[in-house]
Amino acid sequence: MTHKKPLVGIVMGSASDLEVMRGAAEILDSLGIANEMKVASAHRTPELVHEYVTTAPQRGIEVLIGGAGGAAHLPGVMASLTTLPVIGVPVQSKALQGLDSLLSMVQMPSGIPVATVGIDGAKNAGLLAARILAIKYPELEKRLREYAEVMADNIRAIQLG
Ligand code: RP5
Repeated sequence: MTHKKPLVGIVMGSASDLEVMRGAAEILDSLGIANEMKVASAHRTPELVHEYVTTAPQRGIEVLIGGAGGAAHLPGVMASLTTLPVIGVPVQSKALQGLDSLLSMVQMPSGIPVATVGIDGAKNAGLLAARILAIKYPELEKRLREYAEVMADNIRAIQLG
């Protein structure tokens, strides 16, 4: 990719989400997709979420990822502020092991979509962002195909017994 400016914005509700959410940045980095990370909470700093999301298109961001745990409204609020695609990552919580995060995120009201991945599924969120971008950037389609081929080869190489 010739893009040096971030195409993907990864937002998380707390610094405590970073360990999970860096999985999205790592897979995007490995595919050569520039990305940026930001901590902004839907509940504790709603004005930061508003500012980040509404200024994202003018900064060149094309896909957004939002990760949060517990009452995980962050990606839903992000999706309410933009027409960019928003991917949600339910982060595992202490009290309910992420089931609360998943259900808060996946049951969006009709008209405001969030593409929710599995609990702690930050890597898949990054891959989904890459697939969305591959519609516009053909070189990405090639890299994603190669990625899938390596994965398949690794499965085929497994010898049991
Ligand atoms: C959510 O509450 C965050 O996304 C995080 O997953 C969870 C706990 O946050 P901290 O209390 O660790 O800041 O808003």
